Amino acid sequence: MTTDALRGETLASIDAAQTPEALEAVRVAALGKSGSISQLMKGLGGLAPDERLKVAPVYQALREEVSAALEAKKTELGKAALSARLASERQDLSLPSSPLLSGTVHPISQVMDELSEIFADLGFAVAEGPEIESDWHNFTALNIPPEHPARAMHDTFYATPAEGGERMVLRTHTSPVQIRTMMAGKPPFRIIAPGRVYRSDSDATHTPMFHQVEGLVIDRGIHLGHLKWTLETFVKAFFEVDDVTLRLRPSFFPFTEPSVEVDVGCSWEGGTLKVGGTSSWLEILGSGMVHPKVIANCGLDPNEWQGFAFGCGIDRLAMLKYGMTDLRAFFDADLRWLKHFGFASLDVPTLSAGVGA
Ligand code: 2U9
Repeated sequence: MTTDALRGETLASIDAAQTPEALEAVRVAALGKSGSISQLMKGLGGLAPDERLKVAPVYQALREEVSAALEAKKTELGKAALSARLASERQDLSLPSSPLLSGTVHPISQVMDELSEIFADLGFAVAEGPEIESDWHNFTALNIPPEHPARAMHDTFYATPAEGGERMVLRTHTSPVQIRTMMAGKPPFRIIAPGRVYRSDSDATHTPMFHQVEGLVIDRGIHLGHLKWTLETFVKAFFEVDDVTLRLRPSFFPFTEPSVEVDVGCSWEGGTLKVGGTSSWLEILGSGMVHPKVIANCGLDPNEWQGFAFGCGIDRLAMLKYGMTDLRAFFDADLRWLKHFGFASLDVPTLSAGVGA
């Protein structure tokens, strides 16, 4: 067969191939070990030098043209296969789901939505950041000294560093989100940072991963009065009670000065918790005025900018509000528990309907 005829026949076979398998058969027949074009190339060795010089470029060009045509056809068949698969696996998401399979919104997600709704109404934006953090963002920027117990291996999950690389940590609080926000933008700031945090701790009241929300306000002339009003307004909206008394107790955190732990007045009638009154007290969060060193670490002048911050456990908030007693049940994925404590997916919390509606 002439080179031209072989070329025409091979290109026609490539064109006619309808499946990747058929195309592979054409490739083997042309370019495989004993394929027609491979045989031509092998025959070059037995030709006279003049003849070889004449035909070698022709065979070479033929091989390249056939290879390119095979590649193009492979791409075309791949695209067609993907389109066919996408068409056959199409799902109509507007169809109603079976009532038997309907899921519920996890109480933690529900409380996160409630928090966002309450703080959005107070002018706070929701900020997010990475869960694997640098030591600087998680500790140093927050004025947590190298010898602080929180940095110990038995409290913090450290990642094994790449050779010559930095040792990263699973964030132990959402505070690095506020650090990143302050470094990336210009004050004033009013943000909450809800999300997953990790500590090497596991018993009936602690899980190695839990959820926190922290809040941060940075502006001129901010003082403890702003902090107390904000927390009172939040607690009233969250627990849906007007009669709320907060008790601020002096405390210590490296990132706030002064620091306060906050208790809410409550009662335990009939063994169930009721927020309101002052017959009993329940610690619900920690807070304080942002330490001037932390403000300076983020490149701001602490003489011009002040602020307050607070932090609390979302899982604990959910337990207090919705009456769950065992923290571990949150992460068991038990469908009966989720059916009982979960929320309907359209139960989006709004202030007008009551955030716990
Ligand atoms: C920046 C500056 C200050 C966040 C704060 C607390 C106090 C606090 C705990 C409550 C229960 C964590 O989940 S918990 O164990 N948190 O008591 N958190 S002040 O302070 C910040 C954060 C970021 C830049």
